[in-house]
Amino acid sequence: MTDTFAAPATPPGESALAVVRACGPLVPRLLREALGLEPTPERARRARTAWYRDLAGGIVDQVVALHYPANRSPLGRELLELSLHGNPLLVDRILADLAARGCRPAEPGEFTRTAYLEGRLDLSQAEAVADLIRARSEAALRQSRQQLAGGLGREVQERVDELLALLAELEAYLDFPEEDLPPEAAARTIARCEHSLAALRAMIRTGEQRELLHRGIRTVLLGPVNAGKSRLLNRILGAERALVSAEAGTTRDYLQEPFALGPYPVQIYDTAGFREEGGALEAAGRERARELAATADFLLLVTDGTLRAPTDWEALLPAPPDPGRALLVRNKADLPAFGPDREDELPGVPRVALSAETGDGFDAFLQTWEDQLRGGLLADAESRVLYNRRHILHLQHSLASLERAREALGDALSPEWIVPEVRAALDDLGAIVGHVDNEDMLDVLFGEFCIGK
Ligand SMILES: Nc1nc2c(ncn2[C@@H]2O[C@H](COP(=O)(O)OP(=O)(O)OP(=O)(O)O)[C@@H](O)[C@H]2O)c(=O)[nH]1
Ligand SMILES: [Mg+2]
Repeated sequence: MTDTFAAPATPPGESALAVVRACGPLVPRLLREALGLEPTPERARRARTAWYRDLAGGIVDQVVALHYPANRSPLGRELLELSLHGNPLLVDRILADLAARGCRPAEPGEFTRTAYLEGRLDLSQAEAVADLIRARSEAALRQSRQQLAGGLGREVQERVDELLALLAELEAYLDFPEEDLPPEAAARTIARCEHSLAALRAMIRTGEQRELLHRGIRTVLLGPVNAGKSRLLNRILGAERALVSAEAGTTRDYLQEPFALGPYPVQIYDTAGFREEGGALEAAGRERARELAATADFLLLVTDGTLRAPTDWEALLPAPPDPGRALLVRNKADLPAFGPDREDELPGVPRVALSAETGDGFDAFLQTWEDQLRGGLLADAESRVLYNRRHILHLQHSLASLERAREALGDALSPEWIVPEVRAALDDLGAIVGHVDNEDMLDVLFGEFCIGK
């Protein structure tokens, strides 16, 4: 990979500036020949204004050029960054000229891949670059920044260090095959193993939270007909999205909309209300609602607080709701018939009273809901490193190997049997941050990037 590749780093279209980058050994020549600039070390990483001239000598644009020599480059190779006027025609002309001078178009993610291959980023940091660009919520941004700063690599390294210490102990025993292990030594090794096992399990548990931050928290509005689910949805979205009517059974097909609850991305679903009677179409809608409820991350259980009879939640829900993943919303608090809270209804589930119609209690409801997510479902998202699916797979393999090692230790098997398991556990940890020589896997990983990143 000694050729030079180039790509625009900014999206197509008219803009104040457009950035074009080129990376590879041709960069010093480009500086001299296209820009009339010397690639001297003193002027490295300093902005210089220059006229870009094409091969025929014609002026293309006045640009700001930044030269990163290989030893001071974020990519570990010669890099040229040009800021030009944000006209797509200019971008095209410069790219065409760069091609004429021997640069090829960059592959998706090739700049970041280069930084990884040159050891400037570990694999988890390279992934964080893609996450950072794609993040659709404050919380997802924060998580990607932390990963880019190397938080994930550091936590994985802690586990690696622990397992290396474990390995060292086991290998020390290998040298004394005749003697029985002193019990306190065996106990210490087991304690070490247990500690790492617990830490790995906690890391694996963060996977769900990461999914929630990046795909959105699937939240389903559920309840009897006419409770005001659709009215509440419209208030949450700040738009008249769903039909609202006094007729029972208004919503049949479910609706899905994204919105941001503070820093959290939510996908909210409005569903068909429940009642005993109703036609086949309504019944089909209710079936969908039940399916959604079964796979939801969070339930907003809406009731009409003016009704005397308690809601038969058992008939509506596939299972009793997890109090950490449900909020009971007692609606229609503006009406005189609005009754007191029934404590026997969904005991343990947090509850709020509001009027979806007037908005009374609505802000407090949003706050309660957000706090509930922060304190429960997403409790780790602020403080911990979160692992993506690829990481979780390796963590699970690593955990399985270490569990076998733990079992073998418990059975007082010879270290000879245990050492390979610990090594396997280490290999999987290594694959999270790098040490991946599988080209196909790298192609998949970086193929998801945009061109120019
Ligand atoms: N007074 C009052 N009326 C409300 C409130 N929320 C909803 N309503 C009314 O209750 C009726 C039903 O509201 P919807 O939002 O359609 O109820 P739903 O739960 O979506 O009903 P289905 O789609 O039939 O299951 C409408 O006439 C609303 O205007 C509220 O807080 N106060
Ligand atoms: Mg409705």
